[in-house]
Amino acid sequence: MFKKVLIANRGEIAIRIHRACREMGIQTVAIHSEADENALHVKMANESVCIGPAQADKSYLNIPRIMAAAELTDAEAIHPGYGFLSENAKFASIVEELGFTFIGPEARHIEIMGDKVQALDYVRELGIPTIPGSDGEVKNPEHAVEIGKKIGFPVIVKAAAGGGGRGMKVAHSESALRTAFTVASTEAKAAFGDGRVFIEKFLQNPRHIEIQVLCDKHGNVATLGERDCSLQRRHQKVIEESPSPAITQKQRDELCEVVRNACAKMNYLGAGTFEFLYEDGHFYFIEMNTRVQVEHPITEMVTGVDIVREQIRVAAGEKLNISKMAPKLRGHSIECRITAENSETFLPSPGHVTDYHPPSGPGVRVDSCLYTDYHVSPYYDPMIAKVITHGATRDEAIAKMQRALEETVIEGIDTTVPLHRKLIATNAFKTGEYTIHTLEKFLEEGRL
Ligand code: MV4
Repeated sequence: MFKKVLIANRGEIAIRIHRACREMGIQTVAIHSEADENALHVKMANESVCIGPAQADKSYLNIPRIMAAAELTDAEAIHPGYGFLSENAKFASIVEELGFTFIGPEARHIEIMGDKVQALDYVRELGIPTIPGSDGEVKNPEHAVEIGKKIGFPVIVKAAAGGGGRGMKVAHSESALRTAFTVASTEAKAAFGDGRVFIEKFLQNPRHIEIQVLCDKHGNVATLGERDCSLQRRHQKVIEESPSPAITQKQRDELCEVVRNACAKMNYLGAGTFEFLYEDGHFYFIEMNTRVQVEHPITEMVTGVDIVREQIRVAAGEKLNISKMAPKLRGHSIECRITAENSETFLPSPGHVTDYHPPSGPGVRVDSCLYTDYHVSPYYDPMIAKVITHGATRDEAIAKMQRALEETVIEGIDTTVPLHRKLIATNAFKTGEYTIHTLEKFLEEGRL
């Protein structure tokens, strides 16, 4: 096992990774920007290195500085967390080429999944169901229209280099599709330096359901059930839960089986997430994330598997525990992502946290970088805390979340705690009858 790991991230996920390391007897190295001098992830780590100014491209995205910090501190492995360099194939290769271990999959898998056209081709070949569409790049408006006629409208034009909702255009007719093709391709070229686009049938009212996997170097694959992440605003997840209230055990088993076979065939390593859209009883792959995700704790709560610990173990060449390959899900877990934004306008609210009282008690977990007097920086992602509950049943997990959010005190800045209190109390959430459009519809109608 590694003696020392460098954590190439900040905020709650850096703390989460530090905790896993400490429990495994591993020394930690924090990196930080000038803005994060007093951050909790820095104070907690065994060592820390300031690697540059606040702007992420000068610090948390600065590969030479991060590698220098790893050399300087004699770290053996680097955990990238999520965001920043976590899905940068170049970074993963550099880490390995310089003789360190990248705690994540091989660079080739990061690269394939970063190109949505390649990713779809690749997983389709592995037996994973995808949405009917162009099956590859669409070169010109005529080709686009031909596909549109074949699969029927509405269709969606997506950028190969996009993902997470960036660079998508919906078209309801042939003429709209010609325009959508040209606009999407031009915008993709400008935004990503890659104008390639592809087309899928547009699913009108799906849910977002994703499967968590963990794989080792010995051919073992664990599927850790699903998370329902349908409650989103502008492609930012707001509440996630596991298991999904919308699928049956049979559907779960079948989907996990398909994913497990695909992972084994591709020789995947580490933690990964297969994202699907679910509509009318069918699952369709949309993207794969080759990192640990923000919402990983709800899976940890229902499976009892420490995902970050397993990421580190498999990176070091250890085997997954056979009894945890397809754990029975125990109870129900919900996560509310609290951001430093106004609960009604969503305007960012950086600044000084004058008072912080996190919820706790039975079935409540908080992953957060907050403390009283913490300064929320305008330079980084506004997520400041994740409130996670676990109950024997979904109703119990909801009751615990309602109680936990009542207890939560974050003063001095605006947060989305009030939004969460209202959202969790809606009939849509209580019944589990929601789709990817529910939250935005509620906000438009002024119901939250
Ligand atoms: C779709 C779709 C409907 N039909 N693809 C958005 C994020 C990106 N990962 C894929 N996305 C979508 N792809 C087809 N063929 C609707 C979305 C989508 C969405 C997906 C998941 C969660 C929230 C969403 C919000 C709007 C659109």
